Amino acid sequence: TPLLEPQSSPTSNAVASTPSSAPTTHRRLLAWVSEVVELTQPADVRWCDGSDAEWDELTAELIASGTLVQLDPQAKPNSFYARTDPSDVARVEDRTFICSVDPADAGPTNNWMDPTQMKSVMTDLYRGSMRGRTMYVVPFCMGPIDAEHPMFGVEITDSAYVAVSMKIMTRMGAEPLAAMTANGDADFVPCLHSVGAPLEPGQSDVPWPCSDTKYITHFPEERLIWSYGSGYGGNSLLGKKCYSLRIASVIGRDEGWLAEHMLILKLISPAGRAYHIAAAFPSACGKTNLAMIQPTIPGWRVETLGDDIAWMRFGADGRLYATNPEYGLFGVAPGTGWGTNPNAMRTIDRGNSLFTNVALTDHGDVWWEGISEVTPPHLADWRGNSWVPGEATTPAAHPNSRFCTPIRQCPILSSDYDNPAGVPIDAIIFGGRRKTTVPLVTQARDWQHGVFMGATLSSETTAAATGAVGVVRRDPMAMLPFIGYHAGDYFGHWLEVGKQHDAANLPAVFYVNWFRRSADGGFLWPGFGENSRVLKWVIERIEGKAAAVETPIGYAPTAGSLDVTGLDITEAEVAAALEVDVDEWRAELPLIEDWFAQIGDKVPTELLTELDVLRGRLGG
Ligand code: SAT
Ligand code: MN
Repeated sequence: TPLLEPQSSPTSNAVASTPSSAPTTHRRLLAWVSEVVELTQPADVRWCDGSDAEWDELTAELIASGTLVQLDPQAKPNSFYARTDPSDVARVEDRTFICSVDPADAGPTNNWMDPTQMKSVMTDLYRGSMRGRTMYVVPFCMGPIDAEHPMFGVEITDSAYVAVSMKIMTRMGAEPLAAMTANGDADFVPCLHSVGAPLEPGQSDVPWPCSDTKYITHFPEERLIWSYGSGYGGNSLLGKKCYSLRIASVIGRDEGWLAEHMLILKLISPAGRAYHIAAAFPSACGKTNLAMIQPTIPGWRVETLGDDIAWMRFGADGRLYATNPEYGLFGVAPGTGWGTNPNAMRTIDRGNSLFTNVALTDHGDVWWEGISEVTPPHLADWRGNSWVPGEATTPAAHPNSRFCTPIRQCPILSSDYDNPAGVPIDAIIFGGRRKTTVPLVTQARDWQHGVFMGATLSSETTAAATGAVGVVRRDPMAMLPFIGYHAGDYFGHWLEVGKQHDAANLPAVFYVNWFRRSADGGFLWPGFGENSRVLKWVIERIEGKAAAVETPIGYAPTAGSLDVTGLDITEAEVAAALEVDVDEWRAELPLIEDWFAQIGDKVPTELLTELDVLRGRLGG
């Protein structure tokens, strides 16, 4: 194979190595790397150590190949900009597969193919797919390396963009690699990724190599991930959705814990009491904004622990503890600005970040819709075209453009961020994006009702995945694209962990909607920092201080128990935001019935009972 030839890559002084000179003795890892080298035939192999020197080299190579542009260091130190191929801008849910041995284990919400058949299809695709490229071996750990059971992974990729992104998003490089052999060879999740664009001798590269053929594939029994054809974050940074949600949800099912699409925040009351909240919202519905919220109400303070993924395990005291497996933020850029999320702005202004598919100013800084009140007179848009405000007919930044930045740069990061034991969760919030029906906030009567709320969560689709935007769909626990097994079994797992623990120790469950509109189309609630008022109500419910009325869908704030002091809003507007409209909810019933019918026999009877109770309370 080409690998056995002396290395002569002129563009890289990388330590090109055959597996035999690899910086590890881990036998399963070495065997797997050899196997992938033989199959994909890269020109070069590089074991990533995660060092700053490596970052400098790889970003320099990515500049030379036209993938990255360095931003003005005055504005964004050590930061870079990438434009993807216009076809490779979001997660591809229709190309995402759960290849369980038994199709019944993937369930009706996932695409499935027989694992043997999928392996044969993808092995053909991988054959020679790294020709002419460097293969990066990227060891990483999701969550703290000093956890009792550190969650290792190794991504093999032919994309340097992926390798540098993994340095931001995970604990990556020499340290996790060393830890993987510290107590005998540790288990790890093998994550194989190829952009699927081999280079023949003499063929020049394109700035964003990818393939029209895409597969994002999970083999849950083997804890194995194969991704092909896309360089976009959610499809290619395999520690994130693929490992920490799809594979981890299966591990959690087997081991009695939860891997969820949730932010984690710490809320400190004026009395100095600290609470922790985990909140699930679908992609591009404001998790990053809520995670870094700057409360508008006096005396309340928030610290951030995570903006996308929570792993939650029960402690010896019976409480549910959450950790964030990630090391960085991969946030939606448009709508992020000094007015809406100043802490995210401070985080990216510290530099060391990658920006993808945003717009570029003439001064070498990034720009996107919502970043500032003023639009520069001229930009290069995400496609690289000249863009002039007033003349342009499309947004300058792609609606799913992203910033990728180290979470340690967040000025309000909680000191518990690195704590392998996690933080005790007091409340779980489910939220979606609905113009109608779902009120600003309600509280579940108990855990089972909370699971029903989560299981029937609905939201309008966003640009985070390819496909139509604005279509209402059920998105259970905001996990529809990320549950690695049968959705009915997943609901059963949520119910089961509740049954196994003392109800008094379980988090209280809430359902929110920041996106409800009035008849004239405007938002009924100002959102952003003002959402702290809803968080205050949540905490005061837990403390037994806030009043509530029981409605057919749960407990709702009484007029007066939601603190709107100093907010420019009428009583009628608050009432409209909070209203439980029985007619709208009656119209929702058949949608929930359809949804459960889609899930089929595996819908737990407890949830069918909850549906009956709801129907009864609505008088329908
Ligand atoms: O694109 S990602 O999957 O990484 C982010 C998201 O869609 O939630
Ligand atoms: Mn997400």
